[in-house]
Amino acid sequence: MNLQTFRAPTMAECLSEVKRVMGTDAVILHTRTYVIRQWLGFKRREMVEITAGRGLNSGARGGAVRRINGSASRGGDSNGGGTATLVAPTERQPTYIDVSARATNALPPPDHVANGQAILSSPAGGTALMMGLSKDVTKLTEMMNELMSNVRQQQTPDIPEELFADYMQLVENQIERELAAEIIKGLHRTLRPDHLTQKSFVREKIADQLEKLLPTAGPIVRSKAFGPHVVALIGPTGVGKTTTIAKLAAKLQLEEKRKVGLITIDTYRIAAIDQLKKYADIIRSPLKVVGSAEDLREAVASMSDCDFVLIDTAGRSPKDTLKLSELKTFLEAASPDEVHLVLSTTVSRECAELAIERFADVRVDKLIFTKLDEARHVGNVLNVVRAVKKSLSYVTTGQDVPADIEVAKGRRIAQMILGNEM
Ligand SMILES: Nc1nc2c(ncn2[C@@H]2O[C@H](COP(=O)(O)OP(=O)(O)OP(=O)(O)O)[C@@H](O)[C@H]2O)c(=O)[nH]1
Ligand SMILES: [Mg+2]
Repeated sequence: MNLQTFRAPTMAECLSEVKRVMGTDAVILHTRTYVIRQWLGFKRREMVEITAGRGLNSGARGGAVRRINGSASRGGDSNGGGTATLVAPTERQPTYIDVSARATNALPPPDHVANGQAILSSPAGGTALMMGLSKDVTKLTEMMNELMSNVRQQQTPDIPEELFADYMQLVENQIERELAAEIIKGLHRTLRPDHLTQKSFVREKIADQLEKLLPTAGPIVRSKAFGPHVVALIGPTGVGKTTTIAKLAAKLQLEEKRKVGLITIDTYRIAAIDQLKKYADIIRSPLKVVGSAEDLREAVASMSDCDFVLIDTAGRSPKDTLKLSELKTFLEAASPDEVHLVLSTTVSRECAELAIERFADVRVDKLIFTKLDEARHVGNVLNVVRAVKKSLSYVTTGQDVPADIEVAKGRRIAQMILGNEM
């Protein structure tokens, strides 16, 4: 191995000399800075000394080659360009700098850079950095909020800022934007400015508004002195008509001690008949299964000793015009006192509206909303009730017969819409 020592006033000059004399394969074994005195000791001058060698294989030394920027790799220069690499000393090995072919211009970082790195990696530096970042994040958040506020003002220019969160809550609960805006603006007009900041007060007032918009019909009541009060339930498939009939029958029979007769015109599925028969047996109500409009008329007439007759119908697709007109013929024959359209809260507003439009041709007096327990948002109930201008009779909140049914109450549904209770 060929060893040589070089001296120069600066590291750059010294390295340049190393490279000139020993070539680009040189490995620096040792560096030091020392002071020389000139002019009888009056003038100080710093000198850099480098001891370099040739013919060394840095990878074979087993030391970890660390780049100046701190990342580690093993072996020789793999950094792909112009950076001097610092080889970390292993036991009893000196620190040395590898001046490789592509590292000729690379020098250790200037003092101020090294100092900056040292400060940043110190605990105090870290804290300062975090504080700076946190200030930046706060500033960014403020900018985002301002931006969002501007966008929201552009999209909904007439929603008062103080009630914007309440407006959004209504929208998120599926209340149509137009209606939500109407409610919020109405509230803003009537509330005193100091009330606007009282969140629970505002929520109560919104519940008041929702309640007013939810017409309810009250429970099924027998109004006539003679003959049964006849009620039919119609609606799309699987919404819960039969289950609701069973709940209503059980309430009337067991709680109100009324005599209830059951009729089903759902002869399409054996299971549908069995389903209602099971409930009829439990509450000891007569059940008739009919297959034609004429049979239905006769079945109703045969139950003249009942206080109530509840008619279950087969689920109909709102798109099946033929089946809907057949249903209409059945209902005309039975001439019920009330026809309730049963809708599931879980369907979209579009589906509910299509159902309402098509079933309106059959006959709809009141609405029952089922599966409130399954719905993520109950706001749709309000949209639909408003769109069809029919009142709500019952809502159902689960599969349990007869427990999971309630007479619809505006206040309770309003609270459900606001997510306050279930
Ligand atoms: N979670 C929940 N499920 C319900 C509710 N009401 C009914 N169901 C369930 O909905 C499913 C369908 O109920 P059915 O009563 O058979 O519905 P249907 O409208 O008579 O169905 P079709 O006669 O086939 O049109 C059953 O699994 C019921 O238990 C309710 O309020 N909540
Ligand atoms: Mg059914």
